[in-house]
Amino acid sequence: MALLNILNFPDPRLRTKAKQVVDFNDNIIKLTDNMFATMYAAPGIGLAATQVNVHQRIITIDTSEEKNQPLVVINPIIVEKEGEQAIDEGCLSLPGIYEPVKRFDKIRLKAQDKHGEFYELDADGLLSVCIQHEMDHLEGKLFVDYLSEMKRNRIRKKLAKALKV
Ligand code: GNR
Ligand code: NI
Repeated sequence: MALLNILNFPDPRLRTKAKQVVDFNDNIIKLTDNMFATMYAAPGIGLAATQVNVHQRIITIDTSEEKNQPLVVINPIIVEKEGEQAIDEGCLSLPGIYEPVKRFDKIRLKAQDKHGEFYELDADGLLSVCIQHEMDHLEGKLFVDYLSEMKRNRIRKKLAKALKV
């Protein structure tokens, strides 16, 4: 296993739209293993392949306390959604930045696992938010895109300054 390099905002590669996975081969297994290692080490509760510069629709998630419930989400589609919630979100591509974002409260997800098997999953709370946050990454979208231009500029400056020290 290997730790992968995580791209940081405002890297333009974070804006790439990821492609559907069609061939479920050993490279997908290896990539998800490395994504979990990278995510747990960070530490983070989710990681999109986009963040490690792989532009395929692959997400790893583990929102459990014990970090023992790894979830692979490939080619995800939200098939049902209801309500609204907003919690402070963070992102491994924007270290140290936390802002509330409005999301669907409950979702039903249709996705494939690392072997290509289809499954459905009902999610609410943090898991629901995390899935929506990661699916945005696959579209080249970041949670700061929901904030005002002024706030985003302030964040850009803060991150640039943090890089200099
Ligand atoms: O580790 C993470 N925590 C988090 C907290 C609230 C909402 C979303 C997240 S996802 C984030 C990891 C990450 O950047 N995933 O893309
Ligand atoms: Ni993120």
